[in-house]
Amino acid sequence: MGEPTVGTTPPRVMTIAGTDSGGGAGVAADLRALAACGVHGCVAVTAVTVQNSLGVSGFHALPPETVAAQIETVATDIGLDAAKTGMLASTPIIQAIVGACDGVGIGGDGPIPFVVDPVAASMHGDPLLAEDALEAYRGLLFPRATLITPNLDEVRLLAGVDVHDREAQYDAAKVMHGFGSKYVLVKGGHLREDTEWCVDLLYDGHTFTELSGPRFDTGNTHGGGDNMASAAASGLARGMSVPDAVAFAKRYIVEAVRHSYPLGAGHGPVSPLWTVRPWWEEPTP
Ligand code: PXL
Repeated sequence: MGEPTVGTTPPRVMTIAGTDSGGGAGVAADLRALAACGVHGCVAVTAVTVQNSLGVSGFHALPPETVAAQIETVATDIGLDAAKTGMLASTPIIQAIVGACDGVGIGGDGPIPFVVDPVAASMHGDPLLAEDALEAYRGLLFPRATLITPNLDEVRLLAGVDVHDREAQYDAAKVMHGFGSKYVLVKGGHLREDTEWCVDLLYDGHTFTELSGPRFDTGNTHGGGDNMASAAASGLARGMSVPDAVAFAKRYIVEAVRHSYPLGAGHGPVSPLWTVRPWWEEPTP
């Protein structure tokens, strides 16, 4: 007989997202962020992208029924305490996700909190979503989301609002909340008027909360949005309220950006594993 093991089951979170061959964004980022935030990460892959630090040169979307089946098979055995979405690629995939989520209680009236990060393009501007799928986000996904986490490019695409200052960020939050999610977090990373701070704005239809963190002078922010949404989903899975989970995610992402690193000739990634202690540098017990 070997020694007994010591593990207990951590909270379980599913990422429904695409892969990034460069390892900085998508599923690779999400799983690291989920691990770093103390939860067990499960995966429903939506698409396989071909990319490096210079951009996305193509992607192959999975059959919608394969995406739905991954969600159903995990939820009915392993169980889920939260789910989040990243790259969803197409309207048929979104429709399949909505069907699966309804069946297993993710979002809407179900018990499992649902974070929707409306990924539309890479930071190079390469499309990760069919144009007609913007309507599926507005009409199908946002109304059943606990929290949506658009950046300002996604706000422009989804709400037709160009945000150049704080006042417009508040207006954008109202428009985005109007699509039916419980909370919206309009991220301020792309707001040029803020040079020292990065201010994200949380809105629940009644109350606005500004979350402010330092701005870092780095082009290495690949995967930042994915990491933040994963951290927020982890907080929800651990039983936090949405405002507490978003504050937890902000604290996490500030450090991930502070520890971002160069990779390849283009944009490097944020570092989801800034929390990991270099145990390999410690003496063997
Ligand atoms: O960071 C957004 C994102 C999400 N998912 C995948 C990506 C990207 C950005 O490039 O490639 C697969």
